Formats: sequence, C-alpha cells, structure tokens
Amino acid sequence: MIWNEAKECMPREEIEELQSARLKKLVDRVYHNVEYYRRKMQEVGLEPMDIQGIQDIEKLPFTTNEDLNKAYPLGLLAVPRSEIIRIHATSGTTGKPKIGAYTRRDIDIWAEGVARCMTMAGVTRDDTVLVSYGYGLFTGGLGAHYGAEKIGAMVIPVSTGNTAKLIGMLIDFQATVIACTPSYLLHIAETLEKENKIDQIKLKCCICGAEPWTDEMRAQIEKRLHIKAYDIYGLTEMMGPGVANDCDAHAGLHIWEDHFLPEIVDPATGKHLAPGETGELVITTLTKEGLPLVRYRTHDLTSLSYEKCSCGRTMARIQRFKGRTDDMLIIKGVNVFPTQVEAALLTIDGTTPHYLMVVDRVDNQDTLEIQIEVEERFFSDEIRSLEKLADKVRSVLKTAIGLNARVKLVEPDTLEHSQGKTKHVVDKRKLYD
Ligand code: DLL
Repeated sequence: MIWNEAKECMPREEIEELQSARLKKLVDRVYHNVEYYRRKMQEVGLEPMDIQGIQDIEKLPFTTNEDLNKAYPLGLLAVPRSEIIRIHATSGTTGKPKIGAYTRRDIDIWAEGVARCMTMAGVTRDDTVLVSYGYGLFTGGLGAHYGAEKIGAMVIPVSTGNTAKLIGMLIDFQATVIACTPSYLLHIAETLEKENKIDQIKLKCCICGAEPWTDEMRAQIEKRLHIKAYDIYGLTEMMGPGVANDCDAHAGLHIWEDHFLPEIVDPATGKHLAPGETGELVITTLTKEGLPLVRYRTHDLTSLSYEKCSCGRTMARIQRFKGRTDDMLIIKGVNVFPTQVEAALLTIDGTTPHYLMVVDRVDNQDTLEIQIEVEERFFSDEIRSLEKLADKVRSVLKTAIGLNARVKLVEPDTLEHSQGKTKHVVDKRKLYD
C-alpha cells in the first residue's frame, strides 16, 4: 500500500523545508551538469549560492517550450546518456516532440507518484486495473501501468483502439478500476448501455485525465457506470501522469510537492499570483535526475490552494483547469498544435495555408474536420484529382498529427481570411466548467 501519511500529510513548514533543500541541490546540479541552464543563469548574473531556498525561486529564469525545442532531443540531460533507461515523447509547437528522459530512479519516483494517486482513489493490491491509455511514446499507458503494479494490483494493459476487446476484458476479468481519458470512458459507458452490459461490470472507480473535463462529465461518468471518478494530471515534460490527483473531497488535485514545486504566475508578466488567483501553472522538478526542469511554463491555467484538505493531506491543491495560454488542442487525448497542420499542408502541392480545424464531440468521441482551401484547378479538373489530393492530405496529416481527420477540400476564398489574427480553430466541445 502506497498511502504514505508521513509524506502526504507533512506540516507545511516541513514541506517547504524539504522543497528548499531539494531546490538548492537541483540548482547546483543543473548549473554544473547542464550547459544550457548554466548559460541561462549566467545571463542574469546568478550563481547556485544565490538560491538558498524556495523564497528565491523567482530569481531563476523560466524554462519554456522554446528552450525545449532548442535543446531537442537531449540537450538538457543532467546525467550521462548511459544512465537514461527510457524516453517518452509528445508533440511540440513546431513539430518537434517534447521529451521525457528517465533514469531508473526517475522511473521509480514516477511509479510512486502514480501509485500515490491511485491509492488516493482507493486502489489496493486486491484491485484489477484496466489501463486504456495509449502505450508507447505517450506517457499515459506505461505511467498508469507502473503505478498500478507498484501498488501490487493486477494490471490489464489493453491500451487504446479496440472498444469491443476492452469491454470483453472488463467483463471477463471483472476489472475494478479503469484508467483512460474521460471522454473515452463516456464512450465506453454508452457502448455498454447499448449492449445492455452495464450489470456485467464490477468497476468501482476510474482514474481519468490527459485532457480537460468538466464536473458535468464527472457526474455523468459516476451516474452511468455507478463508480467514483478521480482526476489525474500530469505532463510528459514532468514525467507523465501522476503529478497530481484529486481525493474523495474532489476539492482540487493534490500535487506531490515533495517532487514538484508549483507556482502560479501571471502569463503576461511572469509575476507570482496569490493563492486562489488564476494564472499559468509553473512547475520545477525537485527530484528528477535525467531531464530536470526549472520553472517550466506548463501553459495550463489554474490556481493553487495551500489550505489543509478535509482528507487530511497538506499538499497543495491545483484547482480545476480553466484553459491553456497557448493554442494546443487535446483531441482524443492527442496534443495537437494548429502550426503542425499548417506545416504539413505547406508540404503538399496544390493546398494553401488557408485552413480551419473544426473540433467537436459526437457520441462522446472527439471528431476533427479540417477544411482546406485548395487551388482552383482541382475544381475545374476531373473529380478524381480532387479525391486523390484529399487522400494525400489525409495521409500527410495523419503522419503529422497522429490523428485521422475528416478532410474537406474547398475552393479558394471559401474560408474567412482575416487581416489580423486568422482563426484556425473552432472548438465546439465544452471542456471547462
Ligand atoms: O497527458 C499525461 C497524462 C496521461 C496525464 C494520462 C493524465 C493521464 P501530455 O500528453 O504531455 O501528458 O499532455 C499534458 O495535457 O499540460 C494539460 O494541458 C493536459 N492534461 C493532462 N491531464 C489533465 C487533466 C499527459 N487531468 C497536457 N485535466 C497538460 C486537464 C490535463 N488537463
């Protein structure tokens, strides 16, 4: 059992002392082991001794997506490459993936983080956990898998892509816990209802995350499947799922402050905001060895609460997410930037960079239609050339963004052309409360 009262209910002064000690060590480590950080610190006249604790955090420069892009793939490693035993990746703003690189200890701490999250949701070694996050470069599958195994639960690594098989496993093995995205879980619920199989499942809870979801979605999941729904947060750059999770109080997600130092800043000025105020979540990894990040700007909008929770835990709580400060979309759990679509279209003869992404949710499944203006000649030619172009666009986009999109080719000047900031996305889903 991973419930660790000594850690999760530490008095705040002790948490802060631990964070200060770990921050000092981290700064020393990145200064001496990572050229990139050393230069960034030197640019603002900082030396490791200037950071004596978390009270000095604001002196340190932020780390941004652009920094990760420049350092791609492994320029920010703080250990020799031979100590890295695994990488994960997710899409980045300019098409370069964002990388997670892990030492053996990083993998252990990640598993413990997820295990703590799952324990918070009541998972024990007697449970059977069906994992239906994607396995592979995405952190969801293996992250949830190692966490559940750490608890000693029995894991069914179904991954994504085959709802019929998943339902079979759910019933045959009488799984008690399911870990997947909330929208997919609603789709599973719908399928179970249609097939009259709700009575055949034994689920008690779900660990859902990887995309924003509303209280209404939570209520629907709980009601339709007769389970308790828990929210898990994380990002590849930090390690993956398991950075934070909500407890039975559902009053925010406890962030594991012994490993992650959270801050909320004004996205425009970068200045600290007070507890309760909404701004951009910035996280410093306090214990990561492989690819530590100092003051990483997550682009996720939320607020922090430091009050002791009714569950007894003292670790700060991230409140429900309010949105993102960049244009990243999460479609079927996949992170997609409009710039990736644009870059892909530019490689295809006959298309133009005038496009509109229409995102919707039909039967609880995300849909993506991309409307693209193509050159006039495709409309005067025989219909086959238009169809051929559509096939090509579909396959190039699938490679670029990792999703099957419905492609609609339209004539020049069909879409709105703005002289200012062109709108490239219409998102019809209700993602935030
Ligand atoms: O989505 C890791 C993960 C896997 C979390 C499985 C939970 C469960 P990335 O693909 O790097 O990592 O995407 C990270 O997804 O910055 C948020 O914008 C969003 N996100 C993740 N969890 C939540 C959540 C994984 N519970 C990005 N609520 C983050 C809202 C979430 N947004």
